[in-house]
Amino acid sequence: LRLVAELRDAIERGDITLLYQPIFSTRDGRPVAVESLARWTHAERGPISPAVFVPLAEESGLIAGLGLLVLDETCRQLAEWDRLMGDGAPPRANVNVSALQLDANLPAQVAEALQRHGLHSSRISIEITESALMKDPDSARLVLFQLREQGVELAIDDFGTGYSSLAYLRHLPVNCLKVDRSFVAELAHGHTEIASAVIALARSLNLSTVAEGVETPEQAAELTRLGATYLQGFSLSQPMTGSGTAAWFATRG
Ligand code: G
Ligand code: G
Ligand code: MN
Ligand code: NA
Repeated sequence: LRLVAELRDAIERGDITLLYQPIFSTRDGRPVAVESLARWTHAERGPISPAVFVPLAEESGLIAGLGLLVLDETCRQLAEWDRLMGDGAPPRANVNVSALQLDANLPAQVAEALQRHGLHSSRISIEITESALMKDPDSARLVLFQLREQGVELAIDDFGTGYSSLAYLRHLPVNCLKVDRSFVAELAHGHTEIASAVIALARSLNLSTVAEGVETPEQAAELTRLGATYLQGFSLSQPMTGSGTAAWFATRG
């Protein structure tokens, strides 16, 4: 419970920082976006994973504040990159959204963050996990349609690990499926079935794919062969700070 109080303080003080991990086109190898990833460094315990503090925030009523902070800071950073780098700035940022943020307020919150920082809506992509969508499919669907209407792109995160029906998926206005990293890891053991099926499914629905957790050049080559649109993972680039990302794009973008 002390950790909850400390997390509340960290959110209020803006002590949650963001790292950015590039996402690459398989067509020409160029970085097309970054995913924004929340980080919390606790004074005594050191770094605490978002796999720990995001669920903690969800359980303790802090997720709304954390979500707003992540959204606002990502937009602020995009605007700063634009000022510093012009055309060389990261084209887009993907923002992870918790199941509990997926309510009627989200479209307005996204619109306000974009407007506050003078950004076009095409600069943001919202990542929603498959399981978040299935909590309340009807209301999720409504929120997604509003976001799409505003021009915000939508990606389904960790795709293949949840239980969304394909019939339901077909009627969602999403742009992209993120192939869960467990299916990318399997490639090393000769199992291409799931990654291959998800990529083929996405193509038949006219959706792009990001293969996540690409840790070796062999995986990158195989995923490219299978027709993935984009790649993300440690073998291509680690998540970097905002200024690190600017320096990296200045040489690589
Ligand atoms: O970056 P890392 O692999 O440690 O992230 C662990 C988990 O935390 C992943 O599932 C990731 O999607 C999630 N995560 C990271 N940043 C955010 C965030 O800003 N908001 C939400 N809701 N989840 C995040
Ligand atoms: O669930 P989500 O896809 O949002 O999780 C993103 C998390 O995946 C980030 O926290 C990031 O640190 C982590 N990540 C990024 N690249 C790799 C990778 O190549 N391997 C593994 N194991 N994790 C990765
Ligand atoms: Mn994600
Ligand atoms: Na994922």
